[in-house]
Amino acid sequence: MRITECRFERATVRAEDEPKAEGGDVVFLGRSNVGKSSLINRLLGVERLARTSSTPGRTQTVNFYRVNGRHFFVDLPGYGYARAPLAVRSGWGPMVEGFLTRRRDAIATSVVLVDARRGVGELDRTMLGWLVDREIPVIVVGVKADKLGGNGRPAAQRELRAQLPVEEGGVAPFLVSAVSGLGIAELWKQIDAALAAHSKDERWTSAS
Ligand SMILES: Nc1nc2c(ncn2[C@@H]2O[C@H](COP(=O)(O)OP(=O)(O)O)[C@@H](O)[C@H]2O)c(=O)[nH]1
Ligand SMILES: [Mg+2]
Repeated sequence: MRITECRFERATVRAEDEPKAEGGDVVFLGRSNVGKSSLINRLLGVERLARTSSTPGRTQTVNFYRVNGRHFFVDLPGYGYARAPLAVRSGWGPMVEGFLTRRRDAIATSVVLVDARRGVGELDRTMLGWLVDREIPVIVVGVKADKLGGNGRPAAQRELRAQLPVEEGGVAPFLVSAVSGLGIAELWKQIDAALAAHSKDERWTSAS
């Protein structure tokens, strides 16, 4: 997709405030601080559209970015930040599960970020389980690949692929970096393919 226009649409806490889905959503999920906001900025080619932070646990809202008029890129609250207040930690599950359930038919694909150096954690697996249960397509990317040496990258990618065998037709995990741009063209290719498939999906076309 060539980006002609993108802007921050709104940040929501309640379902009633979410914008109506139009041309298919792309949702970003991963631990706090894994690099969701940075990856969105890199994909959209805008330096500070999504607010990034070196302090984890900050994004507790669902942030919608409108892309080319009709798509939403959605930056969801991160998980796994142990020092977040209890109310925030216990509110996360219902908030994200509720979002995925309500919006399931509108989601063209999810992008699940795991740190390329740490691999897939328990919370990532829980997250992936929710997505599979709802039949939401998943693209797993190993992020911050620039932090790995040239030798470390193939090994990290192999490790991710061993941890997450993909089903027929699924996308094998691959590495990306919001800093160096590694893997960004590949990620766009996968997002474009998911958006194209979604636009033909009956579940969606009959609902809208
Ligand atoms: N080296 C490196 N640092 C990154 C990358 N992506 C994000 N970061 C850093 O990781 C921290 C968290 O990033 P952020 O996008 O706010 O994470 P979020 O909480 O998942 O939205 C920030 O300090 C970023 O600068 C990357 O690809 N490479
Ligand atoms: Mg963020």
